[in-house]
Amino acid sequence: MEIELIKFEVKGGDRGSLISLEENKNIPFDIKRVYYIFDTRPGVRRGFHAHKNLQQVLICVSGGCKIMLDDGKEKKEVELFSSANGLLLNSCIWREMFDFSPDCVLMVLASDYYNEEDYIRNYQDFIEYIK
Ligand code: T46
Repeated sequence: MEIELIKFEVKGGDRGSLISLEENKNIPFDIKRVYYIFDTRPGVRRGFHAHKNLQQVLICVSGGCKIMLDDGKEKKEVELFSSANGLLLNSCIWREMFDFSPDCVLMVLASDYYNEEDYIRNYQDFIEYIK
């Protein structure tokens, strides 16, 4: 499984830094939704699902967390601790997020509106689905 980390160009200068995100430019899809995850309790693991069609880019705009990715054949762990990197998550990848720093704000850009029917929340169902 390829880990697709997008490295964003950091603009700005003496006054500080700035990153600009643009659909179909440095974000490789139409952005239909943006949400962010914060105040995750210490020790909590989130995610435990895959998406049938959704594409997402995950960016820790503050703090950091780790993400376990599983395509049904292999598992990989990614550390997201820089707001200059975005993790591209294509469909049919089981994900679990963990080790959130107390200040972590994980922003997610998504290719579609929220739709619970796009979620596979049971691991055995995920394995069956990708066969
Ligand atoms: C993902 C990872 C990285 C909504 O009402 N609208 C939304 O846009 C989202 C994303 C969630 N919700 C509701 C559904 C649940 O009642 O918010 C509640 C928490 O969602 P969930 O348990 O799915 O959160 P996470 O942190 O496990 O997963 C989220 C995304 O749902 C998921 O698409 O890839 O972040």
